[in-house]
Amino acid sequence: MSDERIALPPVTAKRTNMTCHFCIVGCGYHVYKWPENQEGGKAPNQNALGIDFRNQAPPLAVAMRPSMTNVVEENGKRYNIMIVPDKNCVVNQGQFSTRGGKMGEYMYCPAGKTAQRLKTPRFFTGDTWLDTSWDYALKVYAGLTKKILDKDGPNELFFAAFDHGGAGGGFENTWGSGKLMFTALKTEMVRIHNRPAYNSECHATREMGIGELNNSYEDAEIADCIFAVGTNPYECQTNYFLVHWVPNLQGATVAKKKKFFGKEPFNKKAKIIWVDPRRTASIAISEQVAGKDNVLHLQINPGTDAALFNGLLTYVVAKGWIDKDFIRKHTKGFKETVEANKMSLRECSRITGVSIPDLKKAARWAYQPKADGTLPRTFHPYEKGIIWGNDNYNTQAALVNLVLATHNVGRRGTGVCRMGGHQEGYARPPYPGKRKIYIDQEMIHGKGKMFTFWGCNSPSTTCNAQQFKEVLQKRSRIVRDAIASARGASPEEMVDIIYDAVTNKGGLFVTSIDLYPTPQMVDAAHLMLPAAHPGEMNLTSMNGERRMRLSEKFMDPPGVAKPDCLIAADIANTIKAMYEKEGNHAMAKRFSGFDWKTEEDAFNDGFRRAGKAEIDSQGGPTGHLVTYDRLRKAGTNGVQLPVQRVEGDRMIGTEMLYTDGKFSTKDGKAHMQPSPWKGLADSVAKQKAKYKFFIGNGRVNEVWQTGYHDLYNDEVVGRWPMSPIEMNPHDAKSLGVENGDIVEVYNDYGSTYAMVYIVPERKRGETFMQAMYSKGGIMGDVTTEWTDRNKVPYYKGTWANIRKVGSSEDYKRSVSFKSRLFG
Ligand code: MGD
Ligand code: MGD
Ligand code: F3S
Repeated sequence: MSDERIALPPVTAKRTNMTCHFCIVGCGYHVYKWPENQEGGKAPNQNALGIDFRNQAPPLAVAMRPSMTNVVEENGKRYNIMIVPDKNCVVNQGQFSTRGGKMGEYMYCPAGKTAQRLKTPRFFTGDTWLDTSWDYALKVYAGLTKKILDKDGPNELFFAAFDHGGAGGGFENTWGSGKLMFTALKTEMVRIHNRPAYNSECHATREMGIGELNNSYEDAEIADCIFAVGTNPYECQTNYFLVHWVPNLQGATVAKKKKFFGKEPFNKKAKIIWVDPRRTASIAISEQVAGKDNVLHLQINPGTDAALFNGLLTYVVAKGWIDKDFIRKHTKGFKETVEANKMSLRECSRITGVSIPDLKKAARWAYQPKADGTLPRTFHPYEKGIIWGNDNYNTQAALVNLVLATHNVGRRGTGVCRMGGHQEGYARPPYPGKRKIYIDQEMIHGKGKMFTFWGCNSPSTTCNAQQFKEVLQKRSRIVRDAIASARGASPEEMVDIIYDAVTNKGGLFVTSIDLYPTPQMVDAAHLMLPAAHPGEMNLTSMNGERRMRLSEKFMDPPGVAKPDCLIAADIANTIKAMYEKEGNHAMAKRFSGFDWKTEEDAFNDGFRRAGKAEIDSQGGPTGHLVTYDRLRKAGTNGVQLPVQRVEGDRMIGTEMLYTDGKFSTKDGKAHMQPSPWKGLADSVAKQKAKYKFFIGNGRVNEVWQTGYHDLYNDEVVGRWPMSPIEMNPHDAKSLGVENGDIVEVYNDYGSTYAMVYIVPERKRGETFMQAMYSKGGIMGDVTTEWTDRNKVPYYKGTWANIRKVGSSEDYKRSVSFKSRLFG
């Protein structure tokens, strides 16, 4: 299929459902698949889309791009595929994002962009990577695991593992990997893909009794006000913003509001308040669609969100803009919290840098009662600006206190919710540890004998990344040297050689279970195991409004790659056989229960048995009502968890949580928590005192995460040949740099490199660098090792100096440095 011409699917094309693998929003798509030598016709009855292509198709009739197509192979036969957004999916209503619109070209094709996918296990022989069999790979991996388990115990087995939905996750795979790590191996030494311990991103809100995905996307359509904190949804949750927020900002959801609220007065156009140290594309777009009068940007000093919420809480309590009845009946701790968090607007303004009139305006928009005395319906979405912000726990508690006092949860049009990153898909046995362990620091201090990176790339994405990488590579080299000196070793002898290196020489055996041989793992690993992603396997996940769908398998994975849950099963079954062989039945029993043939078996074993004490799952006690068959029938709209009941074949879900005023605590009340402002975290404050520039960081629209697919896509790499660093023109002048120059960013923790991108709207002294992209510099090299009380890092906050190291004529010629702020 060429880039110029898109073949239409014939009416005989097979159609399956797919949820976008990438962000939390989980847009619904259809996959069409048909033999390569066939093609549909232009008449509506001649193509599977049912659209008349003989004349110009009506606007937005169907979204179709060359990037949505591909040619894939199965059983030696070649098929065309087309992955197009579904107009009938309530989430995206036919829209796609620049990331989701590439799913077609990101499916495996030997001659395509994904040609580099891992197809077989690979073992590092000491000087080169060798393709090997599952049998050999498992003998070494399982043999070494067992030896360490027997001689040293489970806590020498380290893991960094995904815990989410979408690609590199899903209920099947979190269950498979979790059952292996927690029930069979019983190791505590596990960190989650995006943070250095096994913990939650939302400890405070959960402890206060409020799960973080508590409303529906529809609530953003009917809110009076959206109070968006540390989130840039146009670039990061694109279709949630475009399909559900923008219509409300334009005043296009009045009919829906009337339906929900009857006679209660409401804002025809929602007002929107943004809390972010920088002006984002989302802010610029909201001004265009809602008008500047309806948009308020609280451009706070980095890391001062808790002070903002406490100042507003004090003010609204004094004004009486709170729900006293709700507070009395449904919450606890109000008085102590208000007392502990007390902060005048003057003090709040001094700390946050927001003017007193703007603080008052925000309070009026979000909390001042309406003409009939009812409180406004204000939705409080938040994401990494505070989750990876200054003291995650304290800041989230401060936000939720404000939300509870003003009763902005459990009413339609409200909610205090994570915007989300990946989709969700959590089903695991409970974590066996009693404390939060900072796994990175343990590894840095020489602990651990095996480290498995499962669907994640921590050397590119963790905090204090430079030290992490340096130690990982140093300890890996010890094992590489030992393997290099082995001659004619059988798998069992290889296990002994590696065991000696990790026990007596300080080495670390590193495994990566991934789609690709990522550059970081090519450098650091000894074993790579090839995984499959959605489309190559059946996979369930839920989006940011708890909407669960099944992405159906429509093609085989490359080579002998496998779904992660079945890789977990292979590892467990190999270890089990080893224990059986030596007659250790107790240990063999610990590794039993993995006799799954398909991913559906893993789903039935985990998600569907949720509610039992040994399973911790987002499916909850009614998880057993969800079956693959029912999900297939529910199509791209799926069902919102938790499922209430089943009517015929239809699962009836839940749109909003806590509408009955009962929260997720033992006494059913929401627990407000004192969360006084405490200033910047120590190590961060030290960097601030010493270095000149704030290095804010986050995502750009076109790149998904480390760019694991995107690195092979000339279009993306052409746009972003390396991570950009946005800076004010005056700062650029003082540094003697211009667009396209390459700079070093450095502080006490490390140094990294980025491409200068001048943005007049950036504040002086405050920059913004793309995070995680593993092309060019790794931003995490300059973040500190600081974490909050639950070991949640402060990725967003670091200070550093910047100096010019060079200039790329190529970047200057080929990269656009136009404003990305839409006007
Ligand atoms: P990804 O690129 O998502 O990054 O950190 P990571 O999770 O480390 O890594 C996914 C890896 O899994 C890729 O190598 C990909 O090839 C592989 N993969 C994809 N699908 C599958 C699959 O189905 N199975 C398997 N086995 N592998 C698969 C991201 C992390 O970064 C995140 S999520 C956040 S929120 C943090 N954000 C952040 C930040 O905002 N600022 C800074 N400075 N650092 C950050 N780090 C964190
Ligand atoms: P970020 O760009 O990481 O994205 O989604 P978001 O959290 O929306 O950070 C959001 C904002 O936090 C930034 O605009 C930054 O300026 C602001 N910020 C920084 N410091 C502070 C502060 O002290 N206070 C406040 N209030 N704000 C601050 C993240 C989400 O995106 C995640 S977690 C994932 S895993 C997905 N990744 C991803 C991707 O890699 N690419 C794209 N295009 N989309 C993605 N969607 C998801
Ligand atoms: Fe995909 Fe929709 Fe997000 S297309 S990347 S789920 S906005």
